Amino acid sequence: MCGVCGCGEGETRLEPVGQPHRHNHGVHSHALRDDPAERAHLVSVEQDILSKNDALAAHNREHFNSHRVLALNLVSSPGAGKTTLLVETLARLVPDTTVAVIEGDQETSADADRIRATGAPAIQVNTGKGCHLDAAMIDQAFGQLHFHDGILFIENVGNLVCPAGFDLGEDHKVVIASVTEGEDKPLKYPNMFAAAGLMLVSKVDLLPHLDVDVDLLIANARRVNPGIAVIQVSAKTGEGLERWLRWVGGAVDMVGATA
Ligand SMILES: Nc1nc2c(ncn2[C@@H]2O[C@H](COP(=O)(O)OP(=O)(O)O)[C@@H](O)[C@H]2O)c(=O)[nH]1
Ligand SMILES: [Mg+2]
Repeated sequence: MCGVCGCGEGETRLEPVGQPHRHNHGVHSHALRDDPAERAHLVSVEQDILSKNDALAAHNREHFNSHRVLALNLVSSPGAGKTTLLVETLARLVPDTTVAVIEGDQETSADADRIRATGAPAIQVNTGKGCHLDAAMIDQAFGQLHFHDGILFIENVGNLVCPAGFDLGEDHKVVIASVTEGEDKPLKYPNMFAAAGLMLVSKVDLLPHLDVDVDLLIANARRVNPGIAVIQVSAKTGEGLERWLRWVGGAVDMVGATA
């Protein structure tokens, strides 16, 4: 949990499509958190929140297993290409494969609208002030989906920090690192890359226009997570999408989902 931005303190809501809310984001009291007693209190609140989340994540995991669902938690910084990749992925899966999507953003239902246009069912979760999805939100959204025997894609809030600490009960975290973000993100945000089973290096169609060293990006990811699988993709040209779909198919077989 992020103890600086105060995520988790705001309310969460499942946003009915077409009715985005607006919030006044209050000024955070950073000065208070320089006080040792206040900091100790925050640490204990964080531990409490994380252990409650872990318990609910275990419940979600049992739920997914008993419903024969593969759950993939897509995480990245904002704009890395999660929704575009999902749209292209669903275009290749629907209607032959049973899929559903939970979309997480602080505001708007724009991404869920993009997903529904593919024919896949989607629920938008707006986290308000929160900068990550948590297991309780997924429990609630999954209950509304009435979903079984398929693949559940969860698009987390764009943030390379907090979503790493919040288990949702997913089978795998898939981190998406776009080539425009540079080579150093795995070293600067190691928890996220350590937690992921797969890194999708996205927007590789842009490589001819950039100075980025993709081999170094991959080496950096393997420095923090030697076992991480890596696939280079472009949602624009379709490069790598077959390999990504094969990886998803392998994950379906591993959990015995019947998508
Ligand atoms: N060139 C290129 N642009 C992409 C690709 N994937 C996404 N984008 C663009 O990147 C921007 C952010 O994409 P989006 O899917 O909304 O990112 P998200 O915030 O991670 O969901 C949009 O302008 C997309 O058109 C890609 O493979 N190649
Ligand atoms: Mg998105």
